[in-house]
Amino acid sequence: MCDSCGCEPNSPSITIHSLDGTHTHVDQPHSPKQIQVQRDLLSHNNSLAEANRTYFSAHNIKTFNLVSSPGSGKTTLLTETIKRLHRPISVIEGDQQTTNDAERIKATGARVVQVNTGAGCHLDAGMVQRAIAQLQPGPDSLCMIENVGNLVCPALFDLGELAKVVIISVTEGDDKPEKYPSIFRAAQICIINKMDLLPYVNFKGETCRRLALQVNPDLIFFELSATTGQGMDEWLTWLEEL
Ligand SMILES: Nc1nc2c(ncn2[C@@H]2O[C@H](COP(=O)(O)OP(=O)(O)OP(=O)(O)O)[C@@H](O)[C@H]2O)c(=O)[nH]1
Ligand SMILES: [Mg+2]
Repeated sequence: MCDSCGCEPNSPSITIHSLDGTHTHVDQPHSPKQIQVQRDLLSHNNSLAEANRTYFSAHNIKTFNLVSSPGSGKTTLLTETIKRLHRPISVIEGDQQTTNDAERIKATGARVVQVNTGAGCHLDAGMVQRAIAQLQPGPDSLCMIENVGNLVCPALFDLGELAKVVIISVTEGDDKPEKYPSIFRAAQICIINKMDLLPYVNFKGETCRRLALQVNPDLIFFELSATTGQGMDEWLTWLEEL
């Protein structure tokens, strides 16, 4: 419920705030047919995600869906994790265009497939299902899915993963959990990356954690720098012990 007037936030409306303390809710021009199509799309996605989950579980493949803004360090975290972790990892790379990230993963020796979504702003469960068929992740392995850099849409799409890992870097500002709560609500793990840059930016880890915990009290945090290796051991130990 909206704090101020009790409106239903899931209704197809947006809120426009004047900075004098007043706000207005405006109906979005969504027809009932559009809303039904969106519901059908998500429900189709959810059944494919369930099939992916069954596959992962049958082969004891622990799968994580890495979500973040563009450039927060997903691929760097993956390459550094692959180099240091004593467990086989395969990767599904999602980007609108290019195979740049898949090339970076391939250079580590890990198995990888790249999914280019074109105009799409997120991976969906069907894309992951086709990627798995090609990747053939081994039994008892880890499978990392790097989603398209976007802090909004990937929150909506279950891919059949064990958990979503939301990554935020200190250069993005500590208010992101408050501004983009859906992705922090959907995630189980939150990695605060680029800690080596903390002395140069106005980012308070405590504020970021507090805001994230308000949205999702069960979040598990790791603070690290994928480039310097600071804090990586805790993350690696956690993965080793899964
Ligand atoms: N200083 C610093 N730079 C980092 C760190 N992690 C990543 N970077 C840099 O941040 C930039 C983006 O890193 P990527 O790993 O490509 O980020 P990404 O999230 O995969 O980006 P997209 O796939 O485009 O969304 C690169 O220049 C990295 O070297 C870190 O811990 N510290
Ligand atoms: Mg990347």
